[in-house]
Amino acid sequence: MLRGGTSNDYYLTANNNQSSSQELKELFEDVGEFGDGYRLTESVKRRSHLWFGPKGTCTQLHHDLTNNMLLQVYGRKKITLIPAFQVPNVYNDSHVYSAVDFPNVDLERYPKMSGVTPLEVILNPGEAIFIPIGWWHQVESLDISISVSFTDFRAKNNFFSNFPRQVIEL
Ligand SMILES: O=C(O)CCC(=O)C(=O)O
Repeated sequence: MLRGGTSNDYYLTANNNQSSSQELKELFEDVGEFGDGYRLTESVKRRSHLWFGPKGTCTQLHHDLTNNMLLQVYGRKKITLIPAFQVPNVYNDSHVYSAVDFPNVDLERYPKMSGVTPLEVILNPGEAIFIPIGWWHQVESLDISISVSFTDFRAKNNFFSNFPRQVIEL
């Protein structure tokens, strides 16, 4: 990680959580509570997600199927957010992803993208951002970066069970 320079070729993401849970167990012993009763206390150490990558990782424009809290531990990330109510303009393509190569938008191909108003946030170490369900976001690391995210809020947060898994062509 230290020698590789800017790259989007390797990135330990939350998607590896299941397969690496044993290896990450010790690290997650360090994860503490967030706020007062914000999370389900019993799952803090099991349901935290680790993101570790070099400067230059890019998680493409997508939306999540849960509300999500992203906490920055080390390095900075640039988060670009597009409000949920602008979904008709973002060209949802495969699953939760946009077809658009953001931010290098080809407006001839994706003209409705001119109707979105992206918000840019720099997340510094020690800061957290709440990403509400349905809000589109793209995340780029500006430095070697370590983040932790969680979705086990002490509130309803299952918006994936009823999410359509098949695109029906009309
Ligand atoms: O930090 C990242 O690279 C992506 C985070 C993200 O998009 C998410 O947690 O949904």
